[in-house]
Amino acid sequence: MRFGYFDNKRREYVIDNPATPRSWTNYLGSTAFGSVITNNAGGYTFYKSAAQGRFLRMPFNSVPMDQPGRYLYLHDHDQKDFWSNSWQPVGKPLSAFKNICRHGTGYTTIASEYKKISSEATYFVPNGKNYECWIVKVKNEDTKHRQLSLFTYVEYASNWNAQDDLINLQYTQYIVNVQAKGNIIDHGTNINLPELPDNFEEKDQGRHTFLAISGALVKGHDTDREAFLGPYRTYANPIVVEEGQCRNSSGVGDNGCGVFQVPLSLAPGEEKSFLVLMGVGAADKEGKAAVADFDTVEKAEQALEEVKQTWHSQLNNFSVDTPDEDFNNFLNTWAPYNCLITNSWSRAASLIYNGERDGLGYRDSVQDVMGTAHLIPEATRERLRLMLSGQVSTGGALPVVKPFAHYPGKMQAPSAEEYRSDDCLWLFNAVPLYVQESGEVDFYKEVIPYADQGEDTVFGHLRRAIMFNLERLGQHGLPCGLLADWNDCLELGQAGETTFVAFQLRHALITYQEIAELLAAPEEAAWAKTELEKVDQNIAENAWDGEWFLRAYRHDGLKFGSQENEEGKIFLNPQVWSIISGYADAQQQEKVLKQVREQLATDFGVMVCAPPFVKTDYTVVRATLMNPGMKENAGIFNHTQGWAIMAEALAGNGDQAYAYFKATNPATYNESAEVRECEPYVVCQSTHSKYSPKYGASRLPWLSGAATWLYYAATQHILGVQPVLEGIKIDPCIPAHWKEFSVQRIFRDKTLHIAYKNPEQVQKGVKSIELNGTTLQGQMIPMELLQDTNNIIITLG
Ligand code: IFM
Repeated sequence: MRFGYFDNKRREYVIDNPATPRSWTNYLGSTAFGSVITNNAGGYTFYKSAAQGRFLRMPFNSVPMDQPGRYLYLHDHDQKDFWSNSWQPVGKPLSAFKNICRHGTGYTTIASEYKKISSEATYFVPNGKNYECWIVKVKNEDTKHRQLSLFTYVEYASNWNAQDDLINLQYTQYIVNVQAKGNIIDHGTNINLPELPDNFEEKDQGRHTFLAISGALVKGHDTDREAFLGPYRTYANPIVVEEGQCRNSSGVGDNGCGVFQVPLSLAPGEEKSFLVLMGVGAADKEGKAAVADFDTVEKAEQALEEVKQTWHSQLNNFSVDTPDEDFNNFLNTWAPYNCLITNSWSRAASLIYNGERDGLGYRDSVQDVMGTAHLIPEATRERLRLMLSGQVSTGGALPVVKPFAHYPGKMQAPSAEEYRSDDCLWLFNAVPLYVQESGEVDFYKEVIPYADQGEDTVFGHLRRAIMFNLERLGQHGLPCGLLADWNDCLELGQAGETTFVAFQLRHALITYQEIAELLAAPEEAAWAKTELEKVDQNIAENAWDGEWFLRAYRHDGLKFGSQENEEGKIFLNPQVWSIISGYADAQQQEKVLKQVREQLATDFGVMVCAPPFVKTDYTVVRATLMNPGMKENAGIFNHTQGWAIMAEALAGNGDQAYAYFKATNPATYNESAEVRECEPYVVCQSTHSKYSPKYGASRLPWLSGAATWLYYAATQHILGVQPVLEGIKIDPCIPAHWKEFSVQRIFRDKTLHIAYKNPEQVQKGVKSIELNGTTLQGQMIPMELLQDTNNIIITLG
């Protein structure tokens, strides 16, 4: 069953049935001011941090789902009826209530039609502003005059600290003070305390937000939630909306809300429009300034166009046209958009992530930049600088970097027990990718402080990352897993060892050697080569289990991912990383990929391990705590799907790489959305595998490394457009039935139009490359031959 469709021209996903299996969300704003909005106008808004800057309340995981939000209620004074512009919260029967939600890039439009009144709200955050703008339109489609009132509704957090707001009620129920001042509501918390602009994390300080109406008269207000809703009522039937009359209440203590009543007297065919502006700052100051900025709807519409332009110009840096429409819309809009949003909010702002893990999780956020380097190069460089300054002088990393409270050189280094083994090894994927994209070799020479003490060049940071692991090898000479090694559930003990990180370390050493050669540092290159030989020797002696690679050794020698194990016999990561890191020879590649296909692949993607842990004690592997088939316990952990695609592509198996891509592409499930349940336009962290009764259901949409790796695997390994320092390397690995396809890409300010021809229907192999009419040798398009605009023809064969 489908609930919507892709409008590729407008880069929108259109939900024409609002009764979606779960709420389907979108994001507004920037890292300075962000919003989560659902197809039923649910969600919340925050300043800088969803945890410390949350000013709209969201009780997570409650019923009805995703309430409250940014509601617009309509009351018909003659018919004594009321509804909401979004289907929920009033929830009129869908036989009489038509509703469409258009989730676009940085904006969401929700429109409805009920009893010959059409209404529409477009929500967005104007570029550079710390407030939301809602463009509201109401039209009388009737032949009679209609007397309506429209009511806004937002519910305020009593304290910007999300947790305090929801649980510290003996305090926070006394500190909110919400007052209407003409057409602007001032939502104050702790208003008698000073504001502390330099101490964002201090929750006990004076703070204000505003909600303003621009372009319409206001007839009344309510700022006290209980006065607006009435006792024993819900958002579905607030007393004020039912009666059609505000009570002009003041939200002093208890729960504040932002309600304005806007009377609308509409002649037949008449439409009225106005704006709601809601954001950070006091009514008298920032509120008034916002109204002055947007004193007409036209100005807001212009600002909305600018938001679209900003997003679209970023997304335009890479586009494809293949025979697979789902592949195209994923790569042209939704994957890069997903990557940009994930890069912004890491794992700290959604309807699942409530900000409890506030800030940028180290390993996740380092990987996230791989999806953004070609879209927002400058911001990517900034993010890399920030993350490198989150590395500590031991070479390990802070677990989380908080951009709003990060003081390089002064942060406390983690204790020995707190380090994860893989954190800084992801820098070997992210940093070179940025340098290859930008061509800025000097980035390696830039000096960046460590989080705790001292500083080094980026090259020096990379060396310390390697040293960190080399100094922590276990009894088999493989890297110790420490607190965790990407898989947060393996309980290896400090001295337990991980083959996955061994492959990562191998990749790091190869990459370091290449950078050392580039920077003319032969001693460093030789050092890396020698260390690589030792690592390879230890892998050869200790990581192979006979038919596939082991996953790990616990501190006492117990194996994970071995034929000896009844549960968790085989894990995906070491198999695919043995290929990604270049370790596995052709025979091993064939063997491990076969095992992955036979033991781990499902219709919905590849499981992270199998069989699930049921009997194994949770002190051995915490995955046992999860139901079989979910998350790290033999679930389809989508973060890893890109790696499986890459491994198949590197081995030359285009059909299989594509099959894995299709199995995990969200759009594949548009017509069976009742199975996947989550948004068909974005990735999810995990999908229930065949070991779960909810096989195929995906969970935790949007914020996942799945977006980055899937996008990376598709662009660099299926389409094979690989930026390298010298130019672009072309190395596609595609499904054999693709006869023709094309890519357009901006690379270092040059435009590339790449047309692929595959007359022999091969999966891999570049027969010839023609650049602007000249035939090139090999698979490289050198930088110096590129003009501003380039026509490139690739013939496969
Ligand atoms: O790799 C981790 C990630 O950092 C947080 N979520 C779970 C993943 C796998 O355990």
